[in-house]
Amino acid sequence: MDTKMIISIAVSVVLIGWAFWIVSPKSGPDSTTTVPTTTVVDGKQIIDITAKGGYSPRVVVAKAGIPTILRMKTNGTFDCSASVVIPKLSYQKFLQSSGTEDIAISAEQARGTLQGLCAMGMYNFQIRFQ
Ligand SMILES: [Cu+2]
Repeated sequence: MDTKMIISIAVSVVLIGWAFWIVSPKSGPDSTTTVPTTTVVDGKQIIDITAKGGYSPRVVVAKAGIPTILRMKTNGTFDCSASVVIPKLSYQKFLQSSGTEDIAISAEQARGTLQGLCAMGMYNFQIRFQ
């Protein structure tokens, strides 16, 4: 075995590991990672979610019962996460590959857990109104 071979094996191991890491479901509801929260400006809260190869953050904790704007951001997004579905809001839209899209959530809708998905249901995000 020469050095080149060892390097190529090492590279493939890393790539395979990375592929599994991408595919495997991360941060479920009981995740110990810190959950981002929102800030409220003039009685409205704005939630920023970036769509690109999935959604980030995956879980956001928001205040319940106040008008909310869900701001979906894309930046060179050409994967299916640009196709957003929010079943509870009957919302479905194909986002531009780059830009922002504001989704209005009324005070009445800002309750419980709001789940968003890509059209295929492969990626998802959660807004937990508390
Ligand atoms: Cu998808």
